[in-house]
Amino acid sequence: MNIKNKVALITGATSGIGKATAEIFAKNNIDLVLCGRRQDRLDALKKELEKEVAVHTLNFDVRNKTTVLEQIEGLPLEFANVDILINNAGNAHGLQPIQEGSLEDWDAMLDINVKGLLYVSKAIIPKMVAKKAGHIINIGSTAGKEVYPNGNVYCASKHAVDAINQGMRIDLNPFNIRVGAVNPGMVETEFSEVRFKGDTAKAAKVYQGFKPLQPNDVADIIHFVVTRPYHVNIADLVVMSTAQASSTIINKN
Ligand code: NDP
Ligand code: 8X3
Repeated sequence: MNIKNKVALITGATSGIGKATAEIFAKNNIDLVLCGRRQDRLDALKKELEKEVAVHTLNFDVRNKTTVLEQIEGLPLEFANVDILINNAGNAHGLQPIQEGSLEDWDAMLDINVKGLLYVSKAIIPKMVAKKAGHIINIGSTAGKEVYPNGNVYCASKHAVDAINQGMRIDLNPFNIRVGAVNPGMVETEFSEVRFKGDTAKAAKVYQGFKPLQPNDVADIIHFVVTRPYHVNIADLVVMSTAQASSTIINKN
């Protein structure tokens, strides 16, 4: 499918999977609305990618529904017609048995991964419905397909993304809108640094002894998904590193 001159809005574009997706989209002439909270990173990425395509940045915390709705509503005309939404912003906070979990961590995961995804979607879906076209890709996880020890609330948040992905696909079916999820296994990003609250040594250990997915691996797949002919909708895709068989079975040296 020719997706040149389409506009993609990517949440969580300042790092990891979202940033790699922005880079591959720019190489393929997709205009970009890049979202995140770290303005210095948004500025640097805009500077780099606007050599190739038109780029606009939005700085919001997906938890703040008023700001999310206002900022997306206020997009300049050139970017207001979002063709592709990549619901990617998200993270894990903590890795503890349920009896030891922190309420703040639980709030963060459910507010960002579930409610934040819904707020951004709410800001964009009505326009897709009106024009009877659009593509939404929800970034889930293998954690949304199974539950692993100490994953409890993060897994719950990604199971919710799985359900929302199905619900969107059903409700938006009459409107010719494509909806699908990409569910990666372990990807080497800032994910574990956030999960372990800046403990970089602990985070690095997660990816030692095997070759995990890299952000580009997932971005490549997202690009493949959006470039299928319009009658083809990749509804639900799971991707893991060859070394990973499930959340807990990893072939480490
Ligand atoms: P990173 O930590 O590298 O990137 C997370 C991105 O989300 C950042 O750009 C961050 O930007 C943004 N973000 C986080 N919190 C908020 C918030 N409250 N408001 C707005 N933006 C926010 O992680 P990944 O690239 O790995 O994660 C991307 C997605 O992929 C997540 O949904 C994650 O759950 C999922 N995933 C990750 C896997 C992995 O192993 N890494 C595997 C499976 C799924 P900023 O801080 O600037 O706001
Ligand atoms: C991120 C992958 O296995 O850490 O969603 O949950 S995992």
